[in-house]
Amino acid sequence: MLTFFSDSHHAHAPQYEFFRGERVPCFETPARAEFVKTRLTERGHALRTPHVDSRAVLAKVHTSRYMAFLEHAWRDWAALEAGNDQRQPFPSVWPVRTLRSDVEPANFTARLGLYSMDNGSPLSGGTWEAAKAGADAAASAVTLLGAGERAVFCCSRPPGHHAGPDFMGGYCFLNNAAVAAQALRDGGAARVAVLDVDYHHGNGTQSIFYNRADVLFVSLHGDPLTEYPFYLGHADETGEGEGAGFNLNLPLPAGCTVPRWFDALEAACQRIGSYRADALVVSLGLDTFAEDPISKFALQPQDFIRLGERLGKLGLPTVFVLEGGYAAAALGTNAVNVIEGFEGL
Ligand code: Q9C
Ligand code: ZN
Repeated sequence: MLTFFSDSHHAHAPQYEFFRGERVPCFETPARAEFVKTRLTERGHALRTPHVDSRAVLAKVHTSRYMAFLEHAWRDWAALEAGNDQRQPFPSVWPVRTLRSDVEPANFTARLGLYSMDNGSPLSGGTWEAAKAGADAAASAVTLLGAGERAVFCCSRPPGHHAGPDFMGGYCFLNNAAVAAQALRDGGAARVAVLDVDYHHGNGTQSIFYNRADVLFVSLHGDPLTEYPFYLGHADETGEGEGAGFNLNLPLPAGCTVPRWFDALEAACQRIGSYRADALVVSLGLDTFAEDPISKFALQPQDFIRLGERLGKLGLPTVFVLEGGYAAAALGTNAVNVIEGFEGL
């Protein structure tokens, strides 16, 4: 399968995050993409560098004020005080209910809170460059499908599916899956399905397409009653307005069995079939792996082959974008297993 990788992904390298109230090394590291890249190369999958500028598509899935903030956030932070280029900014205040999010404060930390859903998405000097390369990969993959490729895999980081129209969150900054889906629509696909198999609900992608019928969003994930992102991903979220009936959430209990996970996958695939999608975007989170350090499903490496096989049976032009997955050394094998299951190798 043709794949995209950019050296810019290394430029996003925050040092720490908060976990159980303590500072810990980041789970979402440059090594993740490196492990996947290595395994892709070993297995003979061609690596390309993103060649399409996604800026026009990004403007359709994110607000211009969020993108302006994100593009210049590190420069603004570094300009505030000497030494800030060696410090990570974190939000500490958010415009929750009754507070205003229409007026952008001048204060940097207040703006960071306005554009963040959590304090779990640390920025670094190269965050914009790395995230933009991922969005460019998604747009590039769609161009290749237009030229006749059956499927393309984007080995990108940081991930994207928690990033909403105007916020970052859950290690995500730009929503690569949404960029792929919107680019497919712009390229003439009448109906696009996004299937999100990351352990965590893809709240950003759901929100971007929630009132649209031309993009179906389907997600299987840990039940948000107990799992991140907590405030979205319930079964009763089915879409709104023109999008009513075009959002399907299949929450599963943390710790559920592999057969139960595959039953949900089957329901997801049936819905994509009945929608008569013209193209598919897969938000490929690999944090459903049994050994993932922050997630509670139980998939084994061979289960990722079975996942790929089922997706291949949908018979659709497909863009895969890498999302989560934090058992870094196993990511390469698990990603390649999906790809090769899909291809029937
Ligand atoms: N701060 C994805 O898999 N928090 N994001 C974990 C440590 C959020 C995961 C706790 C997990 C987000 C793309
Ligand atoms: Zn995840």
